Amino acid sequence: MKITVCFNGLSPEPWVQGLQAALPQADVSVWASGAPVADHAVVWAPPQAFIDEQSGLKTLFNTGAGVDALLSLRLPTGLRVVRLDDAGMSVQMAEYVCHAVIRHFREFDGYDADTQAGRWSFRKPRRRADFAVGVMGLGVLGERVAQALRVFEFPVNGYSRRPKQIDGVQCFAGAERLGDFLRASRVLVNLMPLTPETENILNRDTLSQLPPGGYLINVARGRHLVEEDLLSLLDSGHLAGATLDVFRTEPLPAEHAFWHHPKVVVTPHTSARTLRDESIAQIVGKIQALQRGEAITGVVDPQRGY
Ligand code: OXD
Repeated sequence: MKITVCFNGLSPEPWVQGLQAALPQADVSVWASGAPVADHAVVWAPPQAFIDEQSGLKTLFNTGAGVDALLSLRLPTGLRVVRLDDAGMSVQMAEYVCHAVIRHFREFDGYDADTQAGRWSFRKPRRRADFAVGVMGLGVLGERVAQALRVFEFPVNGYSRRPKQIDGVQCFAGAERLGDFLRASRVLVNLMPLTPETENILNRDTLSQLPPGGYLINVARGRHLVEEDLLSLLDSGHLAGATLDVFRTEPLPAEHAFWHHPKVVVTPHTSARTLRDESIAQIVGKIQALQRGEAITGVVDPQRGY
């Protein structure tokens, strides 16, 4: 069995070594143009030339949760695309989102500013019941985030395309319920997959349905958000702030308004990083399951886009 590794911008060698150690009978190598066709590939944002040359691949393992970059390529029909379905990402995402929600809810930025200025001052506690958090996208990551927020007793709403049930979470499903979901959520957390239907879904129309004082946390993709619409709703005062981990252009250009906007917290696409050892273990487990003829999880439906 041949496995090829092709990463755009990341060093593939440690992955090759890890995969080779776990699958000693396989031939694992870094992809280079002209290399023989492999059975399985482990990739992050490979070029179209990789797909065109590796025409006999059975499985494409994406080393991330989002497969939008892969699905934007011309892929042969029948090629199985598999995403990481947790591999240590969901706990990181839960940590990041809870941190952002709590930082905002408890006004820790205000406390930081006061203590920096040597001021010992209290703020009036805000009512948790007024801070319903809406998690948009209830896949593996979204569900974990919703459960983690419940631990802090925030009211939690969830939105997904198809109906879901999660203990303690008020779930809304389908485009016709999006408005109800938004109006009920003071903090909006975006965890949707990026597809043609969800591109630009965070826009003036949707964001202005959040209650006054609404807050946005975008941890999915930059192309979900119409950036000018967010800026104008922040500047008009309708939205209280935003924590943004993903951007239309990454790295975020030096001159971008988000960098120094007083209501925006920027992080460099770090909310849930791919953990190499966990990911290799998961991919190896799936390759072994496929060899035994078993079904695997995380297989992407190219029509749906996730
Ligand atoms: C991912 C990401 O898709 O890191 O995993 O954005």
